[in-house]
Amino acid sequence: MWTEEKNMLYKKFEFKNFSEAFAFMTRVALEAEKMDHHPTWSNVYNKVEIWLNTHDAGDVITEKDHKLSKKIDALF
Ligand code: H2B
Repeated sequence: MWTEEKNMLYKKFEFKNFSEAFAFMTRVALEAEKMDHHPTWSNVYNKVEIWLNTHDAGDVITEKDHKLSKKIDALF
């Protein structure tokens, strides 16, 4: 479930191993590039944390972030 904290949408994803986590990140990266909307994220082994907001709008959550969050869920 995405949560809202400090003007960001946040969600943590967990995988079997690093390879699965990184494959997911690759899928998200390609989609983000297509949308020209990019995640702030971190990866430690099998875990990926993602924060979304819109810098161009002053670092707040916009419709673009909600749209990307849904795409990310579909790629999980
Ligand atoms: N990603 C996110 N998350 N927020 C933005 O405001 C944003 C972006 N702006 N990716 C885009 C790129 C913009 O800076 C470029 C110039 O298109």
